[in-house]
Amino acid sequence: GTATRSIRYGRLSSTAQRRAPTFTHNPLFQGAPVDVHPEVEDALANGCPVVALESTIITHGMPYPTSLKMAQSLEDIVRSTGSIPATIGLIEGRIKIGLQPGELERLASRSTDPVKLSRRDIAAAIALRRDGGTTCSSTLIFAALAGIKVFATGGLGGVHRRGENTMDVSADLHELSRCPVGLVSAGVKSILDIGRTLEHLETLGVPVISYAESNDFPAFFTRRSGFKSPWNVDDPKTAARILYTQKQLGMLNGALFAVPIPESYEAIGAVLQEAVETAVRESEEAGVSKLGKEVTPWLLKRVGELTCGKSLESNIALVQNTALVGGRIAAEYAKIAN
Ligand code: PSU
Ligand code: MN
Repeated sequence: GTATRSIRYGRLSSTAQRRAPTFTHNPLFQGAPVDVHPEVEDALANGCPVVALESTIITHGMPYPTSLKMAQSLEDIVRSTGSIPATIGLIEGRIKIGLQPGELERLASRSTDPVKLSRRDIAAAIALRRDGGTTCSSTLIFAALAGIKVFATGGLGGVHRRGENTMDVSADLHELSRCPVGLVSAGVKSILDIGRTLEHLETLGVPVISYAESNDFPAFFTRRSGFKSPWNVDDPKTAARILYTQKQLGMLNGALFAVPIPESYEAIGAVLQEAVETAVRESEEAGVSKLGKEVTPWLLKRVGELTCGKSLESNIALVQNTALVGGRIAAEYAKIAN
């Protein structure tokens, strides 16, 4: 069915009763403006693997309708691993943990002018009944709330170039330090200061793990940034064991799994990298660094224009790859945890 299950206490299935209550059945959150998709709710109640997906990449990260097709493909890829996708977003002031197809289309088309939602924006956007795309930061919050352990996306935010002066540091980093979720991304884009981003994650106590044979930290469009991760694993079971160990120890922070873009996109990566440098230079000349939350969307759009859409193809390939890895890690986690 497509209707979202009503949230009511006291309707627990026998399986759900044996486990800790899911978000939907937790009396602490009765009446909260959150709707869990029935399929996601069933999966969570039964300990089946779920992968969270963000929606700012849909509303602000890619042009429509490519954004919609990309979002649908991620859900299909997650399903192919035996995990259930939960694309998270805000519709008319209600957090959706798992968007219905029509809601996905509505956000992607931007017909309702969806806002970009970081932690600071959540309550205001809900009170004003807005639509919104969730960044890594707010997706982490809602994934953690719902009990989802794995979240797949393309690029995590980070410390911007000259961040030591502008203090433009994405809220994504701090959120990873307080949401017990494994975030699977292709590293951070080189629009950012990758070295300082890794330093900041270290300070916050967030483990960074390259999901590869080496501990090279990937730079989104390219497989190597020149920086190293402290750890690397190359199988989903070990990755899942890291997350489970943190849970056993009651650690409330998340972890960053950095998956390099597939080899076949490595050659074009060097070309895209030049466009990134051009876009960053232009943004400095145009004073874009004063635009707050618009900085990242501006740079993403500009790189797309400068590369005649080539950056988009690579972006889709790398996020599809993280969805695949995320699905596999979630599946292994479910086996360990049950
Ligand atoms: N990087 C990308 N694509 C994106 C984003 C980052 O390559 O779509 C989005 C993600 O949702 C990320 C957010 O969480 O931008 C970070 O924005 P900011 O830098 O304003 O914190
Ligand atoms: Mn910022």
